[in-house]
Amino acid sequence: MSVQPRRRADLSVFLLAMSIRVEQIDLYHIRMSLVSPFETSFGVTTERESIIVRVLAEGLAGWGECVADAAPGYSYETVTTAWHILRDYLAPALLRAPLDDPRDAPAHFRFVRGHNMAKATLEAPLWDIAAQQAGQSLARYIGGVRDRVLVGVSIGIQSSPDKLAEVARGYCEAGYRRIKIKIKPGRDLADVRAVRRAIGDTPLMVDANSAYTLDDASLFQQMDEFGLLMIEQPLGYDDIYQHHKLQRQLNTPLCLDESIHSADDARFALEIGACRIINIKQGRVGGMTNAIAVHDVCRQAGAPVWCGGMLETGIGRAFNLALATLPNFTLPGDLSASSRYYRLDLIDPPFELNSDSTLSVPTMPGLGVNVLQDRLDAVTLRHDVLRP
Ligand code: OSB
Ligand code: MG
Repeated sequence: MSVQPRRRADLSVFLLAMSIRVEQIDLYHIRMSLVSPFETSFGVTTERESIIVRVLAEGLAGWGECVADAAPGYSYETVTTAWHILRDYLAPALLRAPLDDPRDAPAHFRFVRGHNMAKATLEAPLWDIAAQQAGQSLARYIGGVRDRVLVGVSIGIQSSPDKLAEVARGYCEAGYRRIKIKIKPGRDLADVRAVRRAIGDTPLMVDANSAYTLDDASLFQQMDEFGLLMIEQPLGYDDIYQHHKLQRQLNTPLCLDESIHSADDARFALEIGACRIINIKQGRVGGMTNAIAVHDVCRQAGAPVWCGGMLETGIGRAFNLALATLPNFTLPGDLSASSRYYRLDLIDPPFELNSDSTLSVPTMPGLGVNVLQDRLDAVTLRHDVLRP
């Protein structure tokens, strides 16, 4: 007789955890000043624009952040295209039909081709809510295996190699034990040489953001002598094939970023030897579900991964941190302390660097960070509220 009520209680917990009926979606177009300009081969960013999304469902709030930039330099997606796709297609689809599980989001959003960053933005709060429903941190909810994540810093192009070396040394002194520098034609070998001299044997890597062609193979061969951890995305943003031609001429591992949009891309790239490492950004691959799938493909292929960054606020950073707790994230991620990006983050407390060059993974249920609504409002340029 005592069995029945218990069973009913268990079932209700089960049902609660298995459905997300969305009541409201808030879109915030925000703009925040970076603490210092960030220059890459595709441009200079001094102010970061993005979209923060809040989803209300089942009495809970879930958050997400779009990684698209104001300009289509890294990807064809921009804040404006993502806003359009979110407001006019993805949000209405989510408000129309409840989802059983955030893992169903890619199928639910398949009617929109491409626009991975917009899709990831709206999948994120569903993960936040699902993990809260399960009473677990997002990291634990997705099967993460660590409570601290090894991190490095990504340094933009500076006015000179000497200036870059000084900045890199500063970050080493601040406790970062992996340095990544951005390169572009004309600002490559001398920059690497200067930084290598300045930071000794601290792990060092370069990111070209697709600024070179196969004709530059000899330049990358010359980089072999600096013992780089990897060379990130040297060739076309839409190329995989030619990277394999470059990889076979180098000792240094290549890592793909821009070219990988799905688990299939990752499988193909690793199978043909286009790279030995993959940078996973949940925004670029269309959300957490796909990011986990890319992780699993790489793990099976024996290729390590690391978590990329897109100058996110603490909201996007918290998602990245949770993702990077999965077992095959064995290389330091582009996940620096809040203060490396913004004077005031949107979350409290901000992320701080531990003395072992790690960030601690939030342990509270869901995303596990407190979003500061007044700070969000202060940086908001436009706010739309969407309901069924
Ligand atoms: O290529 O990894 C990249 C920032 C914006 C766009 C592309 C990239 C980056 C970074 C910064 O390297 C990483 C970070 O958020 O710290
Ligand atoms: Mg990159």
